[in-house]
Amino acid sequence: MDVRLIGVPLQDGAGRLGCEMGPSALRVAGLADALSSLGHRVTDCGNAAPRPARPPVHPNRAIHHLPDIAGWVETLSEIAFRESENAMPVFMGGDHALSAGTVHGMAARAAARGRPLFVLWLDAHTDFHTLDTTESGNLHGTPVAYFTGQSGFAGYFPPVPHPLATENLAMLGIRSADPAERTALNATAATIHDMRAVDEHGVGVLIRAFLDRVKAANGMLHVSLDVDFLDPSIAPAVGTTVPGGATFREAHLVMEMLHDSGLVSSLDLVELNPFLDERGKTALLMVDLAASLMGRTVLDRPTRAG
Ligand code: B3U
Ligand code: MN
Ligand code: MN
Repeated sequence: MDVRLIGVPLQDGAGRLGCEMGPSALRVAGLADALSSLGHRVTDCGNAAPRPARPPVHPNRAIHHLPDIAGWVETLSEIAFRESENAMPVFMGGDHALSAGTVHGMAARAAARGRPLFVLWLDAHTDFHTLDTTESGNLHGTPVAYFTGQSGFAGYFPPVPHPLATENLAMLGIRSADPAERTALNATAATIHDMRAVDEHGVGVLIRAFLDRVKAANGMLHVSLDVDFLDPSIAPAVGTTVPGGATFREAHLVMEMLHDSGLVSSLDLVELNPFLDERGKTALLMVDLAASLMGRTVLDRPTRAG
């Protein structure tokens, strides 16, 4: 497969500095080599740069860096659309605000192909705030509301001609949602698997059911992996750690099942803050997970149960 690595040195959507170094850390941790050793043709396209945008000042005074993020959304949407024509784009974040742009662009790609887009959101958080409801003002808490076409973004972010249908959205690993996000999400058709569901059913059952739906609809699948999906003990390099996250094996199993499905068309690796890492262990784990998603197996032959 042709894989395009796109660096997104964006940190303005987060509450603390450091995600800007994420693309560098993923490069140093060997992402390109890990994927090319699996037989993929990997091109590192370098780092993207935002286009200047001048949205009006928003009445919610908590919001910061709105013009910067609006500029990134436009640029990243274009890049996602362009690089997904004949290849699989992998976005090396950068904070999660970048997914407002990448999903926007992949939705345009799916529409151009006449196929539905599905999104798998691997995260401790739901990131379903609108510009009106965010209290932290950190725009990495808003991308899902934006790309599903919730109201309140018009005039500030680019228009959303192809909003993601919420029935095509699945979240996994959730263990933190603010009251406004909870209320808004409960009114949608999104599938939300919190950590309780993971404990009770196991990730395998949950992911298989979702992938079956994507396959039946001939869908394209965008995967957005936030470092804080993982338990902080194995992935400390993130500004918003939440205890009780996915284990090493749970995360790899998700990636392996995604690979086996053959459905993944684009990937975000987000929220890596190398300033908070311990000798690169989180960056290396993210690279390992990407390799599992791109086909690394232990024995180079299918594992058979029973
Ligand atoms: N919901 C909170 C916390 C948060 C969301 N995403 C992250 N943190 N990484 C907020 O600030 O919107
Ligand atoms: Mn997130
Ligand atoms: Mn998160």
